[in-house]
Amino acid sequence: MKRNLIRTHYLMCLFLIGALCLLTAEMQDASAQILDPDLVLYFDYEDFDGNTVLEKSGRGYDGEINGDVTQSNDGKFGKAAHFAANSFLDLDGPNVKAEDIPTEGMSLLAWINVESVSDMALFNARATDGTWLVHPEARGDGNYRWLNRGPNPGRTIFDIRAGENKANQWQHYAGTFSYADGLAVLYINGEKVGEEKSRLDTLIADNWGQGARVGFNIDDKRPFTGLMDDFNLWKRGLSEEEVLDIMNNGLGATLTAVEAQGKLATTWGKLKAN
Ligand SMILES: [Ca+2]
Repeated sequence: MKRNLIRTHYLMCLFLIGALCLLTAEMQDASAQILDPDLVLYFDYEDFDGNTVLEKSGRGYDGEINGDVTQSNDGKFGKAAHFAANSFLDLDGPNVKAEDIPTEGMSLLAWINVESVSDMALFNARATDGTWLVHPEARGDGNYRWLNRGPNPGRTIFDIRAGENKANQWQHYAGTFSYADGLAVLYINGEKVGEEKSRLDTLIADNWGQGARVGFNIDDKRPFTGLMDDFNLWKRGLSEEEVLDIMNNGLGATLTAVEAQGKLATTWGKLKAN
């Protein structure tokens, strides 16, 4: 009898330990739902939480609102963010993990609806050595800009200025760069408006030590003013087909559609390449 009781206790203990392990595994799984291995930042602007805009890549780089960034119902897909001048999302650049910093390629896509034709930074990041490593901009001289740099000094990989900057209407911006292909491309509304071969054999600067922001340069220049939706940043150069898919359907729907076909989101790039 006593022996049976001990055995029952023993089995109960085993059961509880097992249940605890399963629960822990599930919780870890839920906290590490990375949408795509190469997707670093995704702001669909559907969820604001107090002074924070939730970042949806699964990596948890939520944006802290500085100034006046508000949710708008006039989005391209659902809701958007409205940036008043001199306002931005702080992404705490120094604390972005090394493996999430794009070095071998970068793509930056967003729907924008600017309130004037002036110098506006969609996104900005600066390395510890002072390198301005990325400039995705709508510009006051009437075009758009897409640039990446390697570490200082003077390591501009490409600097594309092309397209026609138009205010008060939705425009889709998509800059891509692949180190392996040695090629950068700028698409506006899905049209290839500029293309440049790498000027230098260098990777993009590998840290955001002086900060990373959506909507305002690190030195408080080039304020983005207007609406922005479906902002996504990648650590590889997307293909033209991928750019068009995301532009037309929104990134959320694009990834969901791929998953619905029974494919993992992680195989999306390969799937599209076939
Ligand atoms: Ca949206």
